[in-house]
Amino acid sequence: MSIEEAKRLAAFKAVDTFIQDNTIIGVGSGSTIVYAVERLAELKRTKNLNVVCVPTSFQARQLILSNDLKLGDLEQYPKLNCTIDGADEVDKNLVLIKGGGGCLLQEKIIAGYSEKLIIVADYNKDSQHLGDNYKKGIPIEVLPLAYKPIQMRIQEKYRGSATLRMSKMKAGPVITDNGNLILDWVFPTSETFNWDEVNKTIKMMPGVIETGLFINMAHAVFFGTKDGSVKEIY
Ligand code: DER
Repeated sequence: MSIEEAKRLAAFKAVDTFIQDNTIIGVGSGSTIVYAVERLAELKRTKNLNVVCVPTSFQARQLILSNDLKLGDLEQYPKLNCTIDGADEVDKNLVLIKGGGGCLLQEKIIAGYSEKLIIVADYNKDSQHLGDNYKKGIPIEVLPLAYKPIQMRIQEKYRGSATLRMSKMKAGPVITDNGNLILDWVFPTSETFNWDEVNKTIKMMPGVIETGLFINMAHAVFFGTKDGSVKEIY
């Protein structure tokens, strides 16, 4: 089973399980969510499915519009039925690393105002511990003026390296949809972290906007597996 087919299976299964007529859906960001939106569009065409989609990024907004799905926002729909989104890694306690695509802030906000957060991912995201498979670190969205002291404080307190995320197709750092910068903190996997404590401590650092640690937020995770099945964890 290819990675892309695994993503597609997980996304289709999640949509078929949780989405029905008049659902207000948060639409995540990244590559796996593309398949979920593909399924929503297919169900709209074939079964006249009527849903409202609230984006978590510029990319998600483009996906919704290009698939002719109804676009909504938090002002119109402050309570969503569910958000479907990807993840960079999922540990055995359903703690997530998100933000590999740089969209963690709006993703966490939209997920936070949804009754359920449904994660869709391929088998490479399925880990016992954070860092087992995803080596790019925990994304942290920061105000540009404060990135250096935040970087230093994280490294002093927790070791590892908090690196400013640089653009590949533009000179300089990645600028998020919200005008901020991202530090990717590669933490020492030799240590055991209390992720809830770490998350709270980092979020208290002046200038930190949000972290890519999603703790106690996932209602369900759908993993597309190597053998072509879908592993569901609740
Ligand atoms: O940036 C993000 O949070 C994305 O949702 C990411 O976590 C998953 O992206 P992928 O579906 O392309 O692996």
